[in-house]
Amino acid sequence: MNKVYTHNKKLKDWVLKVTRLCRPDNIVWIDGTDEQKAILETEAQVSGELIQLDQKALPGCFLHRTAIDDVARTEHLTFICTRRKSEAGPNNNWMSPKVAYNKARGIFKDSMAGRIMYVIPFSMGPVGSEFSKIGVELTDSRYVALNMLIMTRVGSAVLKELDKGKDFTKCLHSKAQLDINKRLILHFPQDNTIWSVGSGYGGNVLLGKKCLSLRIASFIARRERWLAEHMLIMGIEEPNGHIEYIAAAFPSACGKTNLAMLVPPEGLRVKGYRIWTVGDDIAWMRVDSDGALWAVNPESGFFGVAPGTNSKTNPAMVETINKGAIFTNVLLKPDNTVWWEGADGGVPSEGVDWQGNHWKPGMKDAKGNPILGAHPNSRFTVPIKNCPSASFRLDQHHGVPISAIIFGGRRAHLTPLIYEAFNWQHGVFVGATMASERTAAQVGQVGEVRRDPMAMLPFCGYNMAYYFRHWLNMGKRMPKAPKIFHVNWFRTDEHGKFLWPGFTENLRVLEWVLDRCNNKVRARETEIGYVPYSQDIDLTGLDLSKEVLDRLLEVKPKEWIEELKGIRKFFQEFKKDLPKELWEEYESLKKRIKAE
Ligand code: GTP
Ligand code: SPV
Ligand code: MN
Repeated sequence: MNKVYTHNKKLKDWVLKVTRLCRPDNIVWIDGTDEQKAILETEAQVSGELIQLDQKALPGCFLHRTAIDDVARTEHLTFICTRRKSEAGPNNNWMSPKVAYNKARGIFKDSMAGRIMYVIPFSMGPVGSEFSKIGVELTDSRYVALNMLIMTRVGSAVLKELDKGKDFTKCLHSKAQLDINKRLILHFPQDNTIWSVGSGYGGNVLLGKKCLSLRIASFIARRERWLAEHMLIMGIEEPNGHIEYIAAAFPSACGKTNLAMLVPPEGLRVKGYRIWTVGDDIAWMRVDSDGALWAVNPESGFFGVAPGTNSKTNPAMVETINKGAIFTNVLLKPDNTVWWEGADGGVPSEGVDWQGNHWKPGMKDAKGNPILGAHPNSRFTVPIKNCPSASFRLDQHHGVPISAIIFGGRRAHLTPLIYEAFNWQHGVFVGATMASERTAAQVGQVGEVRRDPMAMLPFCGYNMAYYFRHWLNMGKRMPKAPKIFHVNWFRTDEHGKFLWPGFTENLRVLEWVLDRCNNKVRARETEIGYVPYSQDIDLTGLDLSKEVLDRLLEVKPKEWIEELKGIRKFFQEFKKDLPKELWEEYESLKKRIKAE
């Protein structure tokens, strides 16, 4: 064991207790120094956890491969373990804390034998800020330790905060046997504790991310009257030099990372816009003394989707990941660089695929399906500071003031490109009824609508009926509440082709959003909210006809009759717990579209 830096008795006692349970051969405290990081990287190469990539082309970059059945978050093995089932709500898997601890203890027992246990003290949010939260992760994975060094603020400075008597989230992780039948992701919000066992995949094991910053944090945020959300945060510098910040919630793989680091299209660039990336996945937001909503990104890195990332879709990310990145489950090229489906350059003539097998383009599996070089959920971990558009306010304790909140999903039909809620309560209804269509790449019926309120369905650490109540209350606490909008980049024509070009062009829609926030533009009042007049969306430099734009902005009340049925069914799951204000909004919408 290296030097123990802490005087926090609770932490020392807990490390001892876990040591007795998991029986590691040794304990190493992660101090956040470059020297220790270099040692971990070397050891990880020796153990085979990491493959060093070409250091000229990709300095500081490594490749990691997970087990074949450990490539994504396992929602069915993820539990909220509150004392009462009703506290977890119909939106979560629930286990009683007693049963959960007992079940997991059996898997954790002796699981670290022959391994080192790393003690990782980390801060979500700038170290020392009164809005930040501290966690300590105990893990037997070097890959986890190295990723946590990118995704969070790790090291001795955090232990100093703990010495001041601050509380921390106890985060315990063991790979154990990486057995999917002995895998559990358990959250004990009432004990401020997370136990994750049997996985080595990012979202399951980087416990500062979804587990702490969303599931546990959402639970704490309700008590402390703030919001922990699955949202990107970005600043839009206007031609006059003023920066307005927005936060946007889209479900997983629906475009947060892409939007957060958008590069303005040529047609608008002449106006002098510039984007500042604050975060791509998580926003912690609170009402400040000025009555406005202020947001921080608790993370310090991106854990982004690799496939589809290229200089056309996301040029800023291409620049971000050419140093200091850990790639997971992508293809290894013969020149010791990496590739994925939809990457820049041509398809390589051969390589080693994400499963570690020799790969050539055109190879088929037993069922005749093409064998992919990279897993569709292959990802990279990289520091935000690498990003050319990284905000200069990343370490600001108060974060950034939010002018607009944007909800969005993938809907081939129904929702227009953009609409604005009538007011905060209506905006909460818009967020609560958010939905996204399943794509062919997901299990389930194609086109089937899955409700994903505020993009938080897999991440809300308590009963969502209480969560909606909390959102309604937050509006009342804010004299300067942000306006709420809903976007849909995914409306299609009769051939299934996207009507809107998306990506960089989305700035044209954000321009309208900001103009609405600043009362600079009128809008058309429809049954579902305010929609732009087509002449108010600046199409300079974009080859898109007025007819297509009109289709993108069209609201068809008839289609909403069907939608209402789905909303009703969803709301009914929450029984008497659902705030009556949401039923009021439902009834008003029903009246407006004349669905009787
Ligand atoms: P998580 O990291 O899982 O939370 O996902 P995310 O919301 O950050 O999604 P991401 O930005 O990684 O985008 C996922 C996919 O959406 C990519 O494969 C893109 O091709 C696609 N996408 C993103 N933005 C747009 C857009 O404006 N239009 C279209 N058509 N597709 C988009
Ligand atoms: C998501 O699925 O929303 C992610 C990736 O951001 S993971 O961290 O795996 O949850
Ligand atoms: Mn996400």
